[in-house]
Amino acid sequence: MNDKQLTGEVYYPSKDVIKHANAKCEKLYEEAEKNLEGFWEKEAKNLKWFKKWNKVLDDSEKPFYKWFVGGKTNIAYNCLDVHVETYRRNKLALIWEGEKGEFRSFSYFALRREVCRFSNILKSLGVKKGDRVTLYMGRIPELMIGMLACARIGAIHSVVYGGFSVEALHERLEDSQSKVLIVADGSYQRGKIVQLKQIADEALQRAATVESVLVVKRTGEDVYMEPGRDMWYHELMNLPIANNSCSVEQVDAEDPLFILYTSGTTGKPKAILHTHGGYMVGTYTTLKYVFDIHEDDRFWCAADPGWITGHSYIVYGPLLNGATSFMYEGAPTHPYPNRWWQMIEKYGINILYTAPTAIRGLMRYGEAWPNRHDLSSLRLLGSVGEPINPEAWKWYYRVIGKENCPIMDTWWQTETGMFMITPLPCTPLKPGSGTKPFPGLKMDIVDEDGKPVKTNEEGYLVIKTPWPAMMRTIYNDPDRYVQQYWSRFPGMYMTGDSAKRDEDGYYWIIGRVDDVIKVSGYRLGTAEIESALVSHPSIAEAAAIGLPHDVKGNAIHAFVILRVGYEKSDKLIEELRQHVGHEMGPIAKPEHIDFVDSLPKTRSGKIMRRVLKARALGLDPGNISTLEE
Ligand code: 7RM
Repeated sequence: MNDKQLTGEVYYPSKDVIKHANAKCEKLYEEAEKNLEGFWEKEAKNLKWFKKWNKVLDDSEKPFYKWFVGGKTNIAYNCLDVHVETYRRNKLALIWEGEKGEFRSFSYFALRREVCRFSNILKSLGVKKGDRVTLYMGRIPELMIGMLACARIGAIHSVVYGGFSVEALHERLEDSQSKVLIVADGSYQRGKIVQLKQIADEALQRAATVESVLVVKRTGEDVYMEPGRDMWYHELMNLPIANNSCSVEQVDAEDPLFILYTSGTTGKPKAILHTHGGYMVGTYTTLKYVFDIHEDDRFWCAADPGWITGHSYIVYGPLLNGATSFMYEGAPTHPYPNRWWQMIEKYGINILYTAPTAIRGLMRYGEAWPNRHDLSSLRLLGSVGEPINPEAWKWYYRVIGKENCPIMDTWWQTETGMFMITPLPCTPLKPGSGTKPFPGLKMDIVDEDGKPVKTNEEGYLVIKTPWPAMMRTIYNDPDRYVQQYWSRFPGMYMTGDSAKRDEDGYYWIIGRVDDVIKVSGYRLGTAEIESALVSHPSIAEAAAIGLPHDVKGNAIHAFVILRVGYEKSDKLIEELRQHVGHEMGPIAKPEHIDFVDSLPKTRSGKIMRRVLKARALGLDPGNISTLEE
């Protein structure tokens, strides 16, 4: 950035990287600093609007901020039609590889055709603007097609991660009042089949609003089809009604695009709501500058489309930029630990964006696996989901990037929709730090009273300026939106993370300060894990905490109190783990379960997980003046 000597271990980008970059660093920060609205307005103009906005930012009802007010657009139109009208028509929009090695690809033209055909099916089933559609499947192209088809007709998609199970799906179907569920018969994971349709059938018994279930054939296993409710996707797509032309719904910038459930401090997961206009401008711009997307790039975001990372940076961001998005269905180590490296070589991937847990997992197998492959197509690398430990960072940098590829460590959330703290390709890097807020954003680290802390002191990470891809509300629960994010520190958005800032202004994320646990980068709430445990007949009370884990980052540790008449045993532990897996999903299975006689609580009856965690780690529990015992 400038010639100032930076402290600590610093990795400088090469001249080539800087020259290639879309972002002319200092200039971009300066422009955005000088005129925030002007900065975003200029980016918005790169996209297609049916009607221009009258106002870039409306903060008259904050924290219910509005962006590009009065504008009319459609994100799916910008992802597909805009490119089909140009020479990009025959360029690949999506390359997909199945776990078993199958290959499928879609040009922009072909992807739009599939999306149009499916939009017509949805319309014929009575799906209208504003209706909710839930999608539940593995990483397959139909997930992308389904999301874009919803967006095209103005319906609101709600993707439920394919690793979730019965109760998690039920809760999300029920809360969103979805009319249609799009599900796959099953999915492949590490060579095994997950019976998604079967899980969905069980969830549907508990959820009443779903009228139609569209089943995508992936595994070809026999599945139950309920007459009058269940239909095969491929059969519908062969009907004359599934024709290639489907007009685009010209939606308001502030019309909802999707809801995505995420875990919060207490109780049920929250439905985070994003809109067409601001989210489009935010994801387009951040991907363009941070990952330096160019016309001929093949971008691989290895997350799952069921999480925000996949929404923003497998589906929307890459397509808005006219790049080629690569999607891989399966596990990184299947059938061998070189699977990822093999695909990078085979498809000539230019940018790889993944989570620290995946890096740590692959690191364990040693350098020989990646070294067997030509990874020279890689230009940039990325990390997301949790803090990356410097050891994993250096391995990623040296072994995968061959010391030529800067690592973009991007901090952001389901709620923020887009990268918030992130380097640009020209930023000097420090392993483990996401460096600085994206141009134009003002963030800070504050103490209990909302006052900025001193350099290198830990505090609450807050955001002080609005940004276009910010969540608009919690669907059907605006009060909770205000209370959860905007009331702890007036005028500031509370992220729920703690962090430090060093003498160079670089941010270092420490972790969640609330009851959210990040397991392998996946966001889970203690409340959901606990309620899954308590729904087992043997359990009276439960508390879940996250403890450090070498590969997963955090592992779930549960403490349970048995009901009278039940005995502790290893068999019961296994049964409880299976039960949580069945209700919530395999990622939520506790690593350890301890039987206890009581749990530390405050006088008002809240479980003090902090005390449990300190005890488990053999640390001082800190201030326990509110402890009831
Ligand atoms: C994108 C995503 C959000 C939480 C967030 C943090 C943690 C995400 C980083 C990170 C350190 C990072 N959305 N987090 N990225 N911590 N460095 N680069 O993960 O809604 O699922 O989770 O994830 O705690 O608050 S999320």
